[in-house]
Amino acid sequence: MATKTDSRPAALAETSEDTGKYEGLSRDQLVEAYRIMYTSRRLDDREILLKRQQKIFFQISGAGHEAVGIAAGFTLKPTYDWFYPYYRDRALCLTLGATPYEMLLEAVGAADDPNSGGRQMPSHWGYPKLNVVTQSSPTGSQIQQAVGCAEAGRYFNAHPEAAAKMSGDYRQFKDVMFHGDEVTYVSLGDGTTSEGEFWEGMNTAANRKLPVLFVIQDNEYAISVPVEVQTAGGNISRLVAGFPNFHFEEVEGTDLIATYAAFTRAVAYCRAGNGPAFVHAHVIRPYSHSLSDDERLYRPESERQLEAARDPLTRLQMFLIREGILDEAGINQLEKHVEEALQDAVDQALDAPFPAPESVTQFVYSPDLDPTSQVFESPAVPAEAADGKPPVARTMADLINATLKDEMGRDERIVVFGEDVADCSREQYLAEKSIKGKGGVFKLTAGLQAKYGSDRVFNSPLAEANIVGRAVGMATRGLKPVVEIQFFDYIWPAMMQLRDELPLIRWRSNNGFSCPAVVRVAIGGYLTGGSIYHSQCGESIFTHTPGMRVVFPSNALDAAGLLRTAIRCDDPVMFLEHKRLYRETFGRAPYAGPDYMIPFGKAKIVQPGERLTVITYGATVPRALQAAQRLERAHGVKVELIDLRCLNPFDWETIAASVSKTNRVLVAHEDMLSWGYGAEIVARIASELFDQLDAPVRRVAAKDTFVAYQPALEDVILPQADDLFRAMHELSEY
Ligand SMILES: Cc1ncc(C[n+]2csc(CCOP(=O)(O)OP(=O)(O)O)c2C)c(N)n1
Ligand SMILES: [Mg+2]
Repeated sequence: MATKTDSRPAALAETSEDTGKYEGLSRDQLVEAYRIMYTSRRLDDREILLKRQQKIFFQISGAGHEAVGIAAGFTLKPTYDWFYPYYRDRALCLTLGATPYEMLLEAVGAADDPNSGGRQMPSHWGYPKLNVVTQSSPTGSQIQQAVGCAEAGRYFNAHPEAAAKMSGDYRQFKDVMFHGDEVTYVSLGDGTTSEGEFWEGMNTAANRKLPVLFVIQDNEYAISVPVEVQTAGGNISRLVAGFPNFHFEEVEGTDLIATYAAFTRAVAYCRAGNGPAFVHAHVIRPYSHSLSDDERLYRPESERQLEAARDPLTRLQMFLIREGILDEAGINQLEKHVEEALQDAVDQALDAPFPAPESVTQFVYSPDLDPTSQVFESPAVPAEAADGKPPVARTMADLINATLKDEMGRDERIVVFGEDVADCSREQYLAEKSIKGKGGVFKLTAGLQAKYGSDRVFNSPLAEANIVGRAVGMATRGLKPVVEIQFFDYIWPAMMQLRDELPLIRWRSNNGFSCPAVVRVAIGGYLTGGSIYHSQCGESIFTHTPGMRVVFPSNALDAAGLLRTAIRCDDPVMFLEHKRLYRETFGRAPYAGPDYMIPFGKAKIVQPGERLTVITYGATVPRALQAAQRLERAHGVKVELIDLRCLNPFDWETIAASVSKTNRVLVAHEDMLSWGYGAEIVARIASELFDQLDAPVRRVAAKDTFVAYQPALEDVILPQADDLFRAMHELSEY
């Protein structure tokens, strides 16, 4: 429990600790609980007033939930345990040591707001100094991050040397803290238990016996939707009772002492390493969902009055008086002190400076390590073949696998997981050598589990949000998850994590937290029979997401060099691997050694030329090269072919230099034409290089439809070398 500095009135019987009677809480703690509870409620009231005065811009209260937060805060340890709270957890954060002033800084959107520097709404907690991890608005996205956070703690405990500070890569900027018995708290409302991510998180926590404390704050409503509509049978405890390895508590969460007792048991269970715990606390919501909601529209007065009778603040006040811990004068004195302190905090917060307008793009990416810089420029050192012959050219699949293998040897913080990525989950088969092992549906991770063990390379459940959500939590704690999404076509269950969490955590926490994980994704078509759901591209959706680096290599050497940069850098990276290129003859290369790196944002000129610039990446690179070679043979026209390799950031300098030289440009990609990645490149060329152009900027891309199964249709839908040849020829003659 955090000690507070201000306004503590003396308890009536300050020294008489009656631990047996109050489930282990002392009389002092009970007074302290009332002080925090009253502070929390009155802080909500002050914010509501400020919102009405248009001095703040949003308000969501923790009213009615306070006893849960205080009980949790009393039983857990700030700066030691980890916290993934949600917006009703004001009292928890106060108990852990956050101050009303800090909370008000978030409400006014001040530069010094420790949660987000004015970037997030009020009550979106994130206190780096307390291990309260930056929270967001999507209901439920915190759950699997908490699971990943707990996994990271366990991992570091088993691999303490992995936590060592290292220089030369992201580890220089990612300090690790672990104790071995820390607990990860995660809370959510009753409505949020309807999210799939809740069930995915419960499943993994149970299966891996992780020290995660799930706290359901059940106020019976999700905005206006009552619990019986959300939850089959109306009670979440009944539904989850079958999860193994859990300790379960269901408690009246407006009763501080009962709730404290429930948390004491639950935390002890988690801390002892027995597995996760589940505290289902029944609470009330006296202030509507938020200030934008009026619950009288859907709750009659009778129901609201029944609820009011359970108000935790009144309950605790009555209790203190009844037990002779504080009398009315003591209560009044305490409340007066709280009010005075709050007034000071409000006055100060209203005077706090706003963030500077020019700071808006700060912390989209790591301020410490720039992946486009020289640090990531490291030359190829191909190994000599043993017999003196030139080293063997290997496929992109081989070199990705070799890079992963070497990087895992170099950096013990790397963990690899995803669907089917392990060699064999039933380890005994590996041990007895009765099987060869799988290592990914495309075999990109083959042999990694056998070499590095099952706690570093393992299969996930078939749940993409589970993969990315856990990776976010692990990376926040300092691990380097390199996870795999089996097919780009199935990335969408992870979309909340990929859009609203992974790339956003650094920016929204004003650099308080970061999670530089790598997400490897098998992408693309030209598969002959791949059909709709094994052929999609869609990279522009992710290049349109600030905070996400997006890489798309076309050949083995680039894949190795860029994957190493992805792993060692300090930003989240989506690493797109074209399935058709995995084993292509085009672009094979010898392994370039354990330190070969290519900085992000540097294109490759595949062939120089004068007449026309062709800008592309991925599987259209070999097709464009084929077309360019034919154009030269047939018409003597030399095309400058640029492989972007990295889509965010991309190499504008190389594009601009080339277009200024050739004055003609074609942008080509495998993904659909409309709103595709090429549109941005073309728009920028039109805007900045207009004077250089002798011909309209053209694009070649897929038809605006999905890829069909019948190969004759696939051929028409995806851009082919013939299409590229025609466009190049036309443009060169323009
Ligand atoms: C994924 C997502 N969908 C919808 C919303 C809008 N929304 C915000 S809070 C909320 C209700 C949450 O209810 P519950 O989980 O019971 O928590 P409570 O607010 O009652 O404490 C909704 C629908 C959201 N923030 N995120
Ligand atoms: Mg609710």
